[in-house]
Amino acid sequence: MKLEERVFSGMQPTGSLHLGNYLGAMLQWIELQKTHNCMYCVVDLHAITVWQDPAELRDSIRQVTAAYIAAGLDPKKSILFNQSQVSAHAELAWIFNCVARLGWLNRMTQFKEKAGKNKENASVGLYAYPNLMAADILAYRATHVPVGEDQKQHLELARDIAQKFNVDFQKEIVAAGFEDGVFFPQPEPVITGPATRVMSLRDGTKKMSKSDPSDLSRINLTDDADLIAKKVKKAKTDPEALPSEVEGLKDRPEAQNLVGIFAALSGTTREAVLAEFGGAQFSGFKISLAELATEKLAPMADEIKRLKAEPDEIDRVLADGAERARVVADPVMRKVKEIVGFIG
Ligand code: AQP
Repeated sequence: MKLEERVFSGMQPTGSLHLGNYLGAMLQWIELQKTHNCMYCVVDLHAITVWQDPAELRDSIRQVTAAYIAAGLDPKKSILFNQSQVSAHAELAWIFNCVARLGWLNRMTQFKEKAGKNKENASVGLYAYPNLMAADILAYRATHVPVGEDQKQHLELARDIAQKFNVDFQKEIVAAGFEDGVFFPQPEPVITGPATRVMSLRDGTKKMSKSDPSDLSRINLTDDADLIAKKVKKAKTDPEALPSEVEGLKDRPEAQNLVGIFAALSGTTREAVLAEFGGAQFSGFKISLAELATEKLAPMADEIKRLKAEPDEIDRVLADGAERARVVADPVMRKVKEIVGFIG
């Protein structure tokens, strides 16, 4: 089982994907697809760590799959699938529940944010979420994980789990034929681009998120031109004109966010955007931003709608992806079981 470079990443089907998901992660996914073996998962097991209505969940799984394809992920080239169809994720997550330490999970900021004040009432799954994420990646011995900045801490935990597993079972790993004692790789985060953390349109200090109660806080990949224009127009800004240098964006979170979004959507840098718009008022800049966002996103929204109208076709893509994912995960899981000391 030679270790090859492999890319793994996923999104939760907890609603419609938004611009943060697209710029923070998916643009990198599309790039990596050109050079690597890639697996892109719809992480439905993660979604149920908070309550999901079953009918809505089913619809969101198809919606996210449609968005993957509409954004440019090719199901023939990359493996597109949903997590719950491949049992290796849940099996390996249990083993990792027994490798990871409570102290490690206690440090996870996402759990604290999502559980809020009522953490006694949060699901055990929400707490153990990072162990499942480590299993998602390592069930395929994936080496590269393109994500937004908010996932950095979880990725570090996945690296710690891989390392501890390799150390705890060193003797067995060598006996299983891995002479260097390395069974799991240390997965590398790939966090690149001008918009690795896209912020809410209503509050430049908060991450753009599917679960934000205000729909005006995000641009969904399913929004039409009118809605995009409305949301950009209503986006919070400060009263100053745009600066001509990037340093001038300091302490101006909303300006920083909108300039970053413009740069990412147009495939340039923030410097280039400010060279063009420095000194302009937000009202004019917002018109250009709305036009750019519509040009890039509206065709994707149409394509998502078209694909969603054929749920059988989406289900077929997912079933095919799951079958190909199992081919990669099964031999890894057989070795894991042998290493841990299970029979059969
Ligand atoms: N605002 C963001 N900026 C940049 N990247 C982002 N990502 C999410 N939000 C932003 C990246 O998208 C990928 C998938 O995220 P996810 O759907 O699995 O979960 P999340 O990070 O929890 O996203 P949300 O929108 O905040 O969902 P909810 O509200 O349901 O929790 C990841 O690579 C993430 O970094």
